[in-house]
Amino acid sequence: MLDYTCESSQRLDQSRQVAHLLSLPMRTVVFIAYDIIGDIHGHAEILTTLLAKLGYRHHLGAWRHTDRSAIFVGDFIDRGPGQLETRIVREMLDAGTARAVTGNHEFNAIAWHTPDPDYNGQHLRRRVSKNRQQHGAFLAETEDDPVLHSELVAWFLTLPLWLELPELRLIHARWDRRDDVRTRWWDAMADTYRKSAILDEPPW
Ligand SMILES: [Mn+2]
Repeated sequence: MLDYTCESSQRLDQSRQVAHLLSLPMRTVVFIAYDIIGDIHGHAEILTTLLAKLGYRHHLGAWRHTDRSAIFVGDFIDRGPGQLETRIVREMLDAGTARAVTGNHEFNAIAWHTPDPDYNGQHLRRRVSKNRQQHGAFLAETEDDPVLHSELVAWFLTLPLWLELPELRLIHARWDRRDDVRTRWWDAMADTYRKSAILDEPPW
């Protein structure tokens, strides 16, 4: 039989968590209480309903739980009616009540916004109708406000591609056992991150 020990990620900071994990006897499984939340896609109301249902309360500027924390697995934007409500997630990250990785929709948003230095007048994600349609809900709320648009893209660039925690690893969509995920994502995305006018280097 395994022993199960519950610890609150809110009560222990990360270094204390690591020290605590190292001090545990072998064969002990520690559950840190996470709520892993999938694609939001602009459905801010559904997100706040879910957080409330899970016992989170909006308090001191962010949604928080007394002894749990949330992990968002990307795809915050496109499709739904509340695109700017990515601030719900941002507030939680800033308050330390959640963590997050990026999704392909954030990646597309970065590429849509970033001029392609190799093709004058083009962007890294071509502004063809299919791509515009996919990004339409987000553009409708941001395109007329270039400062806001740039600011949101700058935030997308800060999101990591994956998280490696003591208990689990997370990435949007999938891990591919045939590839080293770091290599695969790097190859696919690093050029876009590098060509971005906002950051000189990818954020990981
Ligand atoms: Mn999605």
